[in-house]
Amino acid sequence: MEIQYLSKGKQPKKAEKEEPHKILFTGLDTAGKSTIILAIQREFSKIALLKPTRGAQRRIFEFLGKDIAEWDLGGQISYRISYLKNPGKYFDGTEILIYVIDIQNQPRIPEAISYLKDVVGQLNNLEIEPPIYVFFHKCDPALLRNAINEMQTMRVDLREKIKNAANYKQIYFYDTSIYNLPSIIKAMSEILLDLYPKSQLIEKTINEFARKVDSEGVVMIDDNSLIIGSFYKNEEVKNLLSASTPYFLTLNDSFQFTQVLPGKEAEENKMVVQRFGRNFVFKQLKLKEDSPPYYLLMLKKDPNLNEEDFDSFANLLKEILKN
Ligand SMILES: Nc1nc2c(ncn2[C@@H]2O[C@H](COP(=O)(O)OP(=O)(O)OP(=O)(O)O)[C@@H](O)[C@H]2O)c(=O)[nH]1
Ligand SMILES: [Mg+2]
Repeated sequence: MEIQYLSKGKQPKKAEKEEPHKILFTGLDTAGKSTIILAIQREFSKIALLKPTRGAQRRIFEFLGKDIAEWDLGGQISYRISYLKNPGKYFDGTEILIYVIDIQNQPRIPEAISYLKDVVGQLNNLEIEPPIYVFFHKCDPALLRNAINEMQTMRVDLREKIKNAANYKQIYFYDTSIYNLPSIIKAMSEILLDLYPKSQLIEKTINEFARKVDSEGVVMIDDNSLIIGSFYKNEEVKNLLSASTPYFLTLNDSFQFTQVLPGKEAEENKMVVQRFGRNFVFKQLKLKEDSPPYYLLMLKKDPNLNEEDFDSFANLLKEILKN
């Protein structure tokens, strides 16, 4: 079986760049792997049209200046058999493994655990130890609302069962749902940021910027909806901002074809939403000419932003993200 390379997304420039970091999505068919990937790209219109993934689909995207090779392994049984037969081709070089389980499909949970065990066996054979992040996916808000206690117990039990079955050092769990976009973005951002020693420095820079511009909270996001860093004054601000970030990005996407009036470029890349006597200020942040922009979502009393503060923040980030 051939690995399909998607044409979308940038290919790495060879000589000058390090090898892309390989992040692998696997799990049973219909678990929701491809949906998660599309959701991060904000390709919502494609989600309804998704077909089962055939074999391995690969996409390369840039995250904080590094190339990430994202592998989506179609989960149908015939494919799973061929991955396990050719572990070198599919699993080797994996730095992060995301294992997606449809927790609404209880009858197939034993099958999901059994395939996870097979995958772990192959990692052991290859002598690699990437962290495994298990997504309890389709943990939909409606489901949680209706059966919060049952769901809670079920997840705790399942976690124990998987830990015992996999017998693997680094295994972590996330609850995700396509109907709770922030759950997916939070999980993916935390996972990817772990690859970066720079992430603490970025976090610190954002903290200082927030203080300077008198903001209760600042989230910095990249074009893949992933959170690069954040500062929150308290839990309330954290909940407000992390819940609304993906929707600001989507809203921003919908404006991208609007014509910009001459001389208004600086203003046009900013959106302000007033709510609860405070302002959500969403602003584009361009750090490199030929790369996609970053975005900032800030919660402020004053909707205005001092351009000088903003520029010096952007310059600091440019410094940090250099090479
Ligand atoms: N209720 C619910 N349905 C979801 C969620 N995520 C995905 N789905 C649905 O699950 C089905 C399968 O999704 P896919 O993303 O194609 O699953 P996959 O894991 O890529 O499947 P293969 O490509 O065959 O391995 C689709 O009908 C999705 O709409 C979710 O969070 N909640
Ligand atoms: Mg798929």
